[in-house]
Order: sequence, then structure tokens, then C-alpha cells
Amino acid sequence: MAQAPIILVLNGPNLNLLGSREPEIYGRDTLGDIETRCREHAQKRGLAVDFRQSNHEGELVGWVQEARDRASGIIVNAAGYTTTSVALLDALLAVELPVVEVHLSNIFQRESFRQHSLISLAAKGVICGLGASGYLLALDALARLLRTEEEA
Ligand code: CA2
Repeated sequence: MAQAPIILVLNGPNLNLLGSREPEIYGRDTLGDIETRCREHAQKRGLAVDFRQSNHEGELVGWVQEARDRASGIIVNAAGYTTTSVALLDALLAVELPVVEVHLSNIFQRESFRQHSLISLAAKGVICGLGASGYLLALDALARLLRTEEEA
């Protein structure tokens, strides 16, 4: 059987703390819980997930560069790098893969500095405010995009 297309799921700084603090904003799921849900959801859609988290900008950039030859799409929650990282934006633009940006919280109901995403410039779409389900909806969106690409 052919290898399932890989979706790189990238998580930025401090998301390793999920579930331990600020549950009123980010929910009670740990990042491990979200990874499990993504894996199960992806499998049902014939996709495989490569789920990663880093607190280091350069590491995230490196993983995006490597995705070019390995992955079929990228889901990114760049967390604190969302509004600051031109380097991550440039990597996402260069990789030429469909990108969906996800945020657990509704950034538009929060401080104004959270609302200007650089990452959105490279994203096909953005999902925010739906908690961990946002990652699953992003997988659905990529599954659909990849199917459309295949049919074209
Ligand atoms: O809502 C999101 O997913 C964010 O990307 C999360 C980022 C924040 O900087 C963005 O504006 C919105 C913060 C991730 C930090 O996660 C924590 C989780 C638990 C405790 C402390 C931080």
C-alpha cells in the first residue's frame, strides 16, 4: 500500500505547557492529548501526522525546510512567533506546500498585539478560537485541498 501523505504539525514556544496553566484560555488538553487526537483523525482521512514542538525559532525554520521533500502540507501554531518571525514566514513561503494556521484561542478577542499574524501571509486559511478541534479542522481542510490537487 502507498505511504499516507504526511502532514507536518508544527507547534511553537510554550505550547509544551498546555494543560498545566491558563486552562481558561487554552483548555485542559495537553499537547500530547492534541497529538493523539490529530493522529487518530489523520488516520481516518488517509493521512499521517508528524507532530512537533519547539521553543526555538531556528529549529522550527529547519523543520519547515525539511518538509519540502517529506510532507504534503503543514499545520502551524507558531504561538509567540506568530507576530514576530519573518524567518518562519519566509520558510513557509519558500516551502511551496499548503499551510493552515491554527490558534487555540480566539486571537481577535485578545490583546491587539496578538492579532497581526505574519504567518497568515503564507497560509491558505486560518482557524482560531476552537481549541484543540481547530487542529482537526485544519487536517480536514488539508485532506480536501490535497484531494482537489490530485483531481486537477
Ligand atoms: O491561541 C493560541 O494557540 C496561541 O497561538 C497561543 C500562544 C499565544 O502567544 C498566541 O497569541 C495564541 C501562546 C502559547 C503559550 O501556551 C501556553 C499554554 C499554557 C500555559 C502557558 C502558555
